Amino acid sequence: MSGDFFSDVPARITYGGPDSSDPLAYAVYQPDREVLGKRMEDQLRIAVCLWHSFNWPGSDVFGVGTFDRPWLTAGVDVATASRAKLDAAFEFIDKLNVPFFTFHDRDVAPEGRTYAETSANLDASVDQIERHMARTGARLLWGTANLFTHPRYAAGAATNPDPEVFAYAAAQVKTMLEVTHRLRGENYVLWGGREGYETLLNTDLRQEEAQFARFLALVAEHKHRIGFKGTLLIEPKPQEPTKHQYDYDVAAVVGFLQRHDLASEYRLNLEANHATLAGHSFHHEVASAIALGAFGSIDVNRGDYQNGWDTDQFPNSVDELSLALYETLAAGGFTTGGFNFDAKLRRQSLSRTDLFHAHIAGIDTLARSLLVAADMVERRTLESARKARYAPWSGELGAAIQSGSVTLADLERRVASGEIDPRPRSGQQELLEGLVNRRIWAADRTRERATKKAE
Ligand code: XLS
Ligand code: CA
Ligand code: CA
Repeated sequence: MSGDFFSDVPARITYGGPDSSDPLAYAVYQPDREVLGKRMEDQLRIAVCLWHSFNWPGSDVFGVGTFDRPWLTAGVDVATASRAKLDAAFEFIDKLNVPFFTFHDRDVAPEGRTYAETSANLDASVDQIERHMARTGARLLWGTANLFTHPRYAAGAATNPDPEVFAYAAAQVKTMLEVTHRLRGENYVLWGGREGYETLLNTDLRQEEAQFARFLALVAEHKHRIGFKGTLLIEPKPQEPTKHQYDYDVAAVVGFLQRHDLASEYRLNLEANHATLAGHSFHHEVASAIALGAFGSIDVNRGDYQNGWDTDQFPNSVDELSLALYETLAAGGFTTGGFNFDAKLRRQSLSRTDLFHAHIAGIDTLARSLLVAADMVERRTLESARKARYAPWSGELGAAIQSGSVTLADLERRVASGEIDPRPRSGQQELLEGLVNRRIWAADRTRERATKKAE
């Protein structure tokens, strides 16, 4: 079965350049091209997710699956289905030529009739994953546990009113953290799933917050007990499936972590579509996580401007991603994180090859955004303007205020005496927007020059 699911696709997607007419080639992504002192592959650290791409049939709330995913057909036995799914997934990752993948426990092994059967299903799949990793060189960016599909989690996992559900979720996360450790995963992700509420009428907010904090403390404790050196990541999302999710956005999660003395144990996995659902730009969420010292990894995708749910479309905007990448690069880039394609095909994208088209276009968008961002970092396009804007804070007054050596009364005296009389300065927003656009447009010329040189 290995290696024959995507038979219309060549063994390896390679760089074809901006003028290539081959849709199964990269126009921009060149893994070995050096960008700010690192290979492009090492800057972007791209991952394929196994849920949307291999474990989702193309169903929606009105209709059943439309995709050609034989392992999801009713009646196929568990072992055969898991094997076929993993063979196809690793064929895909290998052909796409990206370094990482991500998965939930339930993406690779279904829930059995008993906990023991579920664990056996997972063990068998993890053995296969290990063999595929050895064969292809693919690495695990992060693992995670699905604490939202099974009916037991309808009222939440860690925040469930029933401590037995908390215990079940704890068992599941312990197992998956150990699996992630065994597969040398670089991070472990906790997305809140159903940690939130449908109605406040039956919800004790204080109690649920305490439960959630206890759960996260137990996970951190276990990480150290087993010697897992990867990063623990929390993934903010404001709503869906619940009306309100506790991990609403970067600011809410960092506040929660600080309240419970967990800030040194967790960083954040930011998803573009979750940022927009929260009413923020993705740029805002990335910049906030960096400013608060909590940046970890990224789930790259996009929402739809005309509707308000989590459409998880493939990213296609260089304008938007360049700014998020700029913040990331200016802060030193990823450490254990990367760009995980938490993105799904549209329901009508039926052909097996559509999965390649979607990823190739998304990866080229990221690669192009990386080049723009690197250019802006090198030219200090935004940095010089920001520095100049805050420069007065290094003067006598700014330093005195920040060090706490002046009181409100001192400040009032200086204002009243006429010594302080602020003159507003331009924020230069349009100038800066124009400068960013110039770098985006110039990336075409930079790319052309690089291509010409290579010829
Ligand atoms: C759902 C989340 C989920 C997490 C992993 O909206 O994006 O897929 O990334 O559980
Ligand atoms: Ca996600
Ligand atoms: Ca999403």
